[in-house]
Amino acid sequence: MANRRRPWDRGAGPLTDAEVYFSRRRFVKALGLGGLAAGGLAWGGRRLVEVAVAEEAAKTPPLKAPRNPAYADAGRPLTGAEHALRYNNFYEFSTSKERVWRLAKDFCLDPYSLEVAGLVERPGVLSLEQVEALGLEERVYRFRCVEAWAMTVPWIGVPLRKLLEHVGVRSEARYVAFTSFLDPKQAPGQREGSHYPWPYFEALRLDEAAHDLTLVATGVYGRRLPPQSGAPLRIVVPWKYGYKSPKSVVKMTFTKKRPPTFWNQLQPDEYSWLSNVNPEVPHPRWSQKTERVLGTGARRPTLPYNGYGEQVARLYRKG
Ligand SMILES: Nc1nc2c(c(=O)[nH]1)N[C@H]1C(S)=C(S)[C@@H](COP(=O)(O)O)O[C@H]1N2
Ligand SMILES: [Mo]
Repeated sequence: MANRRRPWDRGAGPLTDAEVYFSRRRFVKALGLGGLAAGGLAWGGRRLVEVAVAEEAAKTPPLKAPRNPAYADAGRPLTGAEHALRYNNFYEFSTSKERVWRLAKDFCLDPYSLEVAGLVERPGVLSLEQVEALGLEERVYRFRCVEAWAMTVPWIGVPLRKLLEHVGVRSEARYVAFTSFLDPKQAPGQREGSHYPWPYFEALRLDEAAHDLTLVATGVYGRRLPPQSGAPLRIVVPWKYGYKSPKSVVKMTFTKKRPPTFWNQLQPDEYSWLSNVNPEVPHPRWSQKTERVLGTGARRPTLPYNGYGEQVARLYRKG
């Protein structure tokens, strides 16, 4: 069993073509009877879930974009889609990470538009196509949740900076606030009885928003975002804890005053407003020194700014 080859347990290696992640044949073959007999029921059960996740993910349309060579290699093996897409934080659907993908599988914001409001020259609404026309690219980023798990994911998106230029941010603007969708009919977590202040809201300083690393993602693993990843459009800020990367965003508001943010407002002593990844500052209930690598069970040291310090540390120097 220990030395049995598991084709889906990818170790380090070259980036595989995104299509491979969703190949039904690959998953079904991998789940052959021999595997089940050797591995037992629990193991087989988990593989069945991975097959179901992969089959569900294969329903999202392909989305192609040139890989930006500056972000082609995040220095870590890519997390398999069967892991990244079955373990999600998306409280609109469930607080249980393993249940989100199934509860969200029919979620769809249609028609979708992104509202742009506040201190900009050209307020209004943008379609998904208008956002993507600003220049889609593929980037492999490290991603670190505040709960000390981490993954490495190939996003497809547009640098937020390009959108800021497109709408013409006014000089008085200092912050951008993001608002996620509100639709209790589709999202069980938003229904009566939920004590969370929906819709989800997050924000960045304008210099953080304009940083080249900050991405407006509409795809992942070579396809449009599946529902559990924040379809059809989310923000990705790879040097901050995951909750600073809001999903299913429907509105951006440019402001002079610092906007409140969801987790910081709920529990300020556990979740700071800036929330840059920092192994030296423990969460009150756990250490941030190491992180669990999704899909492997291994742990590794957490890096300051999630390893992006060279690019972003200057944003936080005083004086
Ligand atoms: N709208 C919304 N966005 C959200 C969340 C959420 O619950 N709702 N969870 C955040 C947290 S805590 C994390 S770690 C990431 C998880 O993204 P993933 O499920 O794609 O890995 O999404 C973030 N964005
Ligand atoms: Mo998170």
